[in-house]
Amino acid sequence: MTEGRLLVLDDDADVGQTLGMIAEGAGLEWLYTGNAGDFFHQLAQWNPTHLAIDLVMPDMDGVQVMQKLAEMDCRAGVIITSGVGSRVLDAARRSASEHGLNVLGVASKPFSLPTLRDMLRRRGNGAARIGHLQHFSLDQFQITREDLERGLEARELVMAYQPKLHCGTGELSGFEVLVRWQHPEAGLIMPDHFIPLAEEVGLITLLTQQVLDSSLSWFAHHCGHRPLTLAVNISARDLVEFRFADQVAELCSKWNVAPETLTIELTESSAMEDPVLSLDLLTRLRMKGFHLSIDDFGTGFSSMVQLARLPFSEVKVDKSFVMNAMISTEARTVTRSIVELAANLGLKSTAEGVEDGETLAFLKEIGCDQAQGYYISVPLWGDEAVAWMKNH
Ligand code: G
Ligand code: G
Ligand code: MN
Repeated sequence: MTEGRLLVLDDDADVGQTLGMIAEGAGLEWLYTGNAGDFFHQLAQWNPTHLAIDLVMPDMDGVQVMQKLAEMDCRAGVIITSGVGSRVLDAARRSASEHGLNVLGVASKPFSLPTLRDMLRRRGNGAARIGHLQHFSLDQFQITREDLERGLEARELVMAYQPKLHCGTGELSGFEVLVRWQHPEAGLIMPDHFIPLAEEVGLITLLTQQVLDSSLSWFAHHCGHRPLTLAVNISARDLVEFRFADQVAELCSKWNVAPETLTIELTESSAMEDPVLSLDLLTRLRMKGFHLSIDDFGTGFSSMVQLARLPFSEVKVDKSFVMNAMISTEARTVTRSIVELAANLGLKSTAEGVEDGETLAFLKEIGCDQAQGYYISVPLWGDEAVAWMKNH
C-alpha cells in the first residue's frame, strides 16, 4: 500500500537511487530530480508528501531551496541529506524549522537505513503544535494599562493547567498553571501579549496574586488529597515586592496547601535582572519551604552562573532542546547534559516540550525526573484537567 510520495533532490544520481530504494521499502512512491529547476517543476506537478533535499549542490544549494519552499508555504515533510558534518546539518535543520518548514529529520551520508525509514514514517507526527486552546491574533487590538487594570478588577484572567508526569513511572506528578486573559472584545489572549505590559506598568504583583489565589483554590479542591505539585510562573518584578515570600505563604495557608507542594518557576533571564535582590528573595522563598525552578534553562545568558549561585531546587530543560531531541544529535546531547548537570547538583529536572513517545522514553533513559508537553497533554481548563486526571 502506498503511504506517500517522496521527491528527491540530489546532484548525485546514485544517492538518489539509494534514497528511492529505501523509500520504496517503506511503501512510498518516489521520484528523483538532479537540479533545483526539475525539483520545483515536479513539486508543482506531482504534489509529493515527502521531500529529501541535499544540502550541497552546484546550482542552488539546499538552504536556498528550503527558503523558497518556506516562501511557498510548502507543507510536505522535509528530510535534509548531506555529507557535511552533523553541526552544519543541524544548523540547516534549525534554519528550515525557523522558516516554518515541517522538518522530519536530517540524514548524513552514508545513510542509516533504520533512521531514514523512521523519518519517512514520521510525517503524520507533526503533532498538533497549537493545542486546542485557541490563540488570538492581536494585530488589530492594542491593550492598554487601563484595560488590563479593568480586566484584573473584573477577574477576567482564566487558568489553564498542563499535566506533568514522573518519567520513571508515567504517573501524574502535578500541574503547571498557565494564565490566559478572557477579554470581552478581543477574545482569549495569551500571556506573551499581556505579561510584559503588566510588568511594565506595575500590575504584575496584582496579576501574580490572582494567578496564585485562583490556582491554589483549584488545586486545593481537586488535588489536595493527592501527592501532587502545582507549578506557578512568576516574573522578576514580583521579587521587587519585599513581602512577596510572605504573601505567597499567606495564600498557601488560606487554601491549606503545604508550601512544599508549590513550585515557583522563574526564567533564568529574570533571575539575573537584579542578582543581589533575587538571591535574598529566592533564599527566603526556599526557607519557607517552596520549591524553586529555573525555567527555560539553557536559553539565558549565563545559565551556569545562576544555577550555581541561586537556591533553585529544579531545572526545566527548555523546550527548544527537548522538542528537537529526536531529530538533532546536538539537541539530544544538550538535553542529556542539562539533566546530568541537575542531578550532579542535587536538583530535580523537568523536560518541557515533550511532543512524542520516543522523547519520553529517551528522557526516562537519561534519568530525567519529570516531563511536560503536548504528547502528554496541552494546557487544559480546570474542569478538563479534572476529567483528564480521572482518565489518566
Ligand atoms: O502557554 P504559554 O503560551 O502559556 O505561556 C507563554 C509564556 O507565558 C510562558 O513563558 C510562561 O512562562 C508565561 N506565563 C504563563 N502564565 C504565567 C503567569 O501566571 N505569570 C507569568 N509571569 N508568566 C506566565
Ligand atoms: O513557562 P514556560 O515558558 O515554560 O511555558 C511553557 C510554554 O510552552 C507555554 O506556552 C506552553 O503552552 C508551551 N508548551 C507546553 N508544552 C509544549 C509542547 O509540547 N510543545 C510546544 N511547542 N510548546 C509547549
Ligand atoms: Mn514555566
